[in-house]
Amino acid sequence: MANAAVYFVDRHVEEGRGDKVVFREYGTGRSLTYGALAAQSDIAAGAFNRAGITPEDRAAMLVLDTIEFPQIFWGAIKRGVIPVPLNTLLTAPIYDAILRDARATILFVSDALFDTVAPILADNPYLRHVVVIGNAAKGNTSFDDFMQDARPERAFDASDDETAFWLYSSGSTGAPKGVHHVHSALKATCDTYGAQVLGIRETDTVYSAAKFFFAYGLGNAMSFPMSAGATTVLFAGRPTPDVVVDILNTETPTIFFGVPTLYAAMLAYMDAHGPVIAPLRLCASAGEALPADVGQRWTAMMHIDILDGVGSTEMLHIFLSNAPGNVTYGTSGRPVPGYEVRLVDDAGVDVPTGEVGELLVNGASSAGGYWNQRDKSRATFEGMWTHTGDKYERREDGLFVYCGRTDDMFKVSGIWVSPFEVESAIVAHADVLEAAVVAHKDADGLEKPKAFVVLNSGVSADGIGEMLKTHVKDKIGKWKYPRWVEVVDDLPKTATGKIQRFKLREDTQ
Ligand code: 3SK
Repeated sequence: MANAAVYFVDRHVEEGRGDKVVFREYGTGRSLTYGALAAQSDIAAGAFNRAGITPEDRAAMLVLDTIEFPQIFWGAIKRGVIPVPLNTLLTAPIYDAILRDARATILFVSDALFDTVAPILADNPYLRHVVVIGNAAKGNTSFDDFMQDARPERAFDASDDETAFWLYSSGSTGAPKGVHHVHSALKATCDTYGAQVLGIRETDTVYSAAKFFFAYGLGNAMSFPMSAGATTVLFAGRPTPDVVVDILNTETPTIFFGVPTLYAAMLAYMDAHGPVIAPLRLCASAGEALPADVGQRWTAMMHIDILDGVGSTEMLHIFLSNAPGNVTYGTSGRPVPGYEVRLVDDAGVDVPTGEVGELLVNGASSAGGYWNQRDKSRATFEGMWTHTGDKYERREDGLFVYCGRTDDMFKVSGIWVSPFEVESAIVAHADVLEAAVVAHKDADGLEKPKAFVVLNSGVSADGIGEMLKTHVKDKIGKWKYPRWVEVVDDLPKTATGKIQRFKLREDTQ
């Protein structure tokens, strides 16, 4: 396949799609055709060269979802420079740690984010250029100046196996780790989940509420549509339910990618304001497991299923998923064609059907490892098998049921409790928007479930604790009900929507 940019960008011009819009921005009127992206990414490759940024240098990208993102990303890949998209919601000390860890020599930053990183730039020993997208602040180079008059350069002849880009995994705990992916990895996810689950095609228009910096968003909004010559709608702002409903109604994408929290919030919004009227061909969810009740309510309101799946930054995209026309809510479906999975116990021995084990996955999109983290790499990437840190049970019918993160599960009276199962039961209650469950010790020092709940707007907290205890006992069994229920305004989450239960555990010890 050689350089990934040839397949995803330049090929479309050769195949006659040069005038087709590949990206259009919601709310600004700006767009980019496949032809313009091919030309602009050649110019970006030349601009890197002119700036003295050499192959294997890391180019950090603190860039919102605008049409500059693909120009920088593919321009870097054409030149052999490693683009490193960064989560746009972090804080200065974390950016400082990441920029130093990656030893990035150039940083691209959207003007709206510049003030966040400004305090850490002067002391960084590796950065040679800061390029601001939009209004260049305080003497920095603007993106337009960076590109101005640069001599276009074609994609270099990469090997399939060399590193093309990194993503920093936010994980549900710990400091972000740099995950390095090879040139062939993006196409591997397109040939598997993109083609065989989504069946993505040239006539599709996609909108992903998950942003480019998140592996889920990078596949949804960049590689899948670009593998098929399709179009992506971009929105740089926060995907709140009202805006997302407007994007779906006005931009009429055929495929929508969300996360469970957003689907739940959209349902609450649409209950009050009416449903999306535009026709969607597919809806997908990942980031964390979708509670069955949210999926069922979505299908009832929208007359279309949500394909719930699970992926990881380490595997680049989804490897276990429900399929169109074959959705079982409350499960993550079956392995995506092209991936193998196993469930193992703590000793690494495969567990039988019906028992809970850690999910391992094998597929062509797996990362090369974590940058600068040898022990963690050795523990996660074991030969062909990648550890996911997720606990699953395989049912008799071959469907996989999510039970929680390896470190989130706990036992009550000797029986495993999956926080996710209790949370799903709680959110099935009409008064609840979101819930998180952790282990908490009772007066005897024994662990029992404790729930943190966010109520729907306008719902009173009076008596809610007792109501939810009875509700959970009736739904999933007596020992699993939360002995304590705390009403909170929101839940701690990673930027990609995963609940950080470890923070709630710390607060509750
Ligand atoms: O968390 C997930 O399910 C996921 C899916 C696709 C790509 C990346 C991630 C983390």
